[in-house]
Amino acid sequence: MEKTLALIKPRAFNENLLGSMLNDICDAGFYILSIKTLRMTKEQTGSFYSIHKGKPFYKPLVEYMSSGTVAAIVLKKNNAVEDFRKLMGSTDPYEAHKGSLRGKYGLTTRKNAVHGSDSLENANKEIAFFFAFGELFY
Ligand code: IDP
Ligand code: MG
Repeated sequence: MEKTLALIKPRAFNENLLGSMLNDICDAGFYILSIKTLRMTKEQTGSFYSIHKGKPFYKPLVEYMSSGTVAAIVLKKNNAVEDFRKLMGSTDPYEAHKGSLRGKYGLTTRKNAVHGSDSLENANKEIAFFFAFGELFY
């Protein structure tokens, strides 16, 4: 089975949506391999989103993602990366399909409730960013 990384973003975590979102994620056939809550420093969020460096939304995104608690989750499923992107829906919650995580729990493009890895290569990098080998059980 494939693995992907999900992040529940600060506003969604702060509004106590983690439980409902996990419910939807598990109902969609994903298994939770590992989960932790943390606050990321600006340096950590900057490096996590370094691919977007220079884009107009980069700075506010880095500020936002380091402004509160996030939940980092390693998910397992066949075709996990692509299937989780589908479950999340479009980046803009207003464009995301109604049953999707962003459609249900997102507020704005920045505060769109959830991050999901966009490729298998990035999933492996992002999982290693948050989790040590001994924190993942197969
Ligand atoms: P994704 O999360 O759907 O993969 P990306 O283009 O990788 O979308 O952007 C990363 C994150 O940056 C988005 O989830 C969103 O929170 C934020 N973002 C992207 N585009 C914009 C924008 O135009 N305005 C504000 N925030 C944005
Ligand atoms: Mg992305």
